[in-house]
Amino acid sequence: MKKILVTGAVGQIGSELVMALRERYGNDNVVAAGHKTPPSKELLESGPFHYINCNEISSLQEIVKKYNIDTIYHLAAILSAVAEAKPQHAWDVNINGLYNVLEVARENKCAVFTPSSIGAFGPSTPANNTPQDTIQRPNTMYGVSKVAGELLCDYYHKRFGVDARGVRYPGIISNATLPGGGTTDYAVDIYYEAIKNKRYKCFLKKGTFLDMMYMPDAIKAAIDLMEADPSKLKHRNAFNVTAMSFDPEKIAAEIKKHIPEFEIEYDVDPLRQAIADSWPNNMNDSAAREEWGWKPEYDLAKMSKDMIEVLSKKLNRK
Ligand code: AKB
Repeated sequence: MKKILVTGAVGQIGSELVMALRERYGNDNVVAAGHKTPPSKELLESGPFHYINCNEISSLQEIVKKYNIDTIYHLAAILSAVAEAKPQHAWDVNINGLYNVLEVARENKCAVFTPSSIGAFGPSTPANNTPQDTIQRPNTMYGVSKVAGELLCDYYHKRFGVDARGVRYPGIISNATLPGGGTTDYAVDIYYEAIKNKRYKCFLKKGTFLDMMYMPDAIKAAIDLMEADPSKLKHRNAFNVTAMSFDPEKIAAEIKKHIPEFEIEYDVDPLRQAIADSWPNNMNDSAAREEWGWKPEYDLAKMSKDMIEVLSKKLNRK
C-alpha cells in the first residue's frame, strides 16, 4: 500500500485531496501536513496530521522517514494575487519549498505530484486553445514561480529519476474549503453571494474568459495522473487540464437559471484583472486526454446545480 504525504493539507485543494486519498488508500497511509489548524475536525481526526513548514527541509525529512513515505502530493503554495502583493514570499514558498520537497524525494525515492497553473502562461502565449507546448513568458511572480517549478520537476526527473508529475490547474471551484488569494476566486464567491444576497460584485470584468474546474475533477486529475502508467507519459509535468471556460456573464447566467433574482455587478480590481488578462481564455488539454485518459465529469451546468444545492443546505437557505 502507498504511504502518502500531502503538504498544504489545510488549503483549498489539499483539504479535499487528503480525504479522497484516505478513502482510497486507508486513513493511516495518508499523512496530512499543514502550517495551520485544519478547518475540519474530520481531517484532523481521520488520520495523521503534522504541522510542517516546507521551507524547513528537516521537518519534511523527519515525516518522510517516520512514515516511510513513497509519494508526496505537494500542494503548499501561494496563489496569484497574494504572490503579486508579496513576491519575495511567493518565491520562497513556491520555489524553495518545492526544491526542498524534490530533494527529500530524491533522497528517499518518493514520487511527487506538484500542480502548476494556467498562471504559467503569459500575454504572449496564444490565448485560445492554448497548446500543451507553447510560449511561456508570464509577467507575474506567480507565473514565474510556476514555470520555474515545471522546469525543476522536469530536471529532477531527467537528472535524478524522481517520478515527478503534475498538471496545470485552472481555477478550482469547491463547495467545501474557500480558496485564498487567487484571481479565479470570484467563481467561488459568486455562488455564496448569489445564495446569501442574490447579488455579486465581481472584481473581474465581463468578457474575461478563464479555464475552470470543479473540485471532484481536480482531485480525480491528481490521483489519475499519479496512478497512470509511466511508460505512456510523454510530458509527465505540467499537463494542461481543463473542464470548462467561462466569463463572469456566463456563470451569472447559469446561476440565474436556479436563482432568477440574481444580479451581477462589477467593481474591477486592476491587479487581478491584469493577471487574468495575461492568462489563456481556454487551454487545449488533449495531451492529458491522450497520455493518461483525462476526462472531466463536470461542465458549468452540472457544477452550478451541485454548488447551489450543496451551498444552500450549508448556508441554511433551503
Ligand atoms: C489563482 O487564481 O491564483 C489560482 C490559479 C488559477 O492558479 N486559482
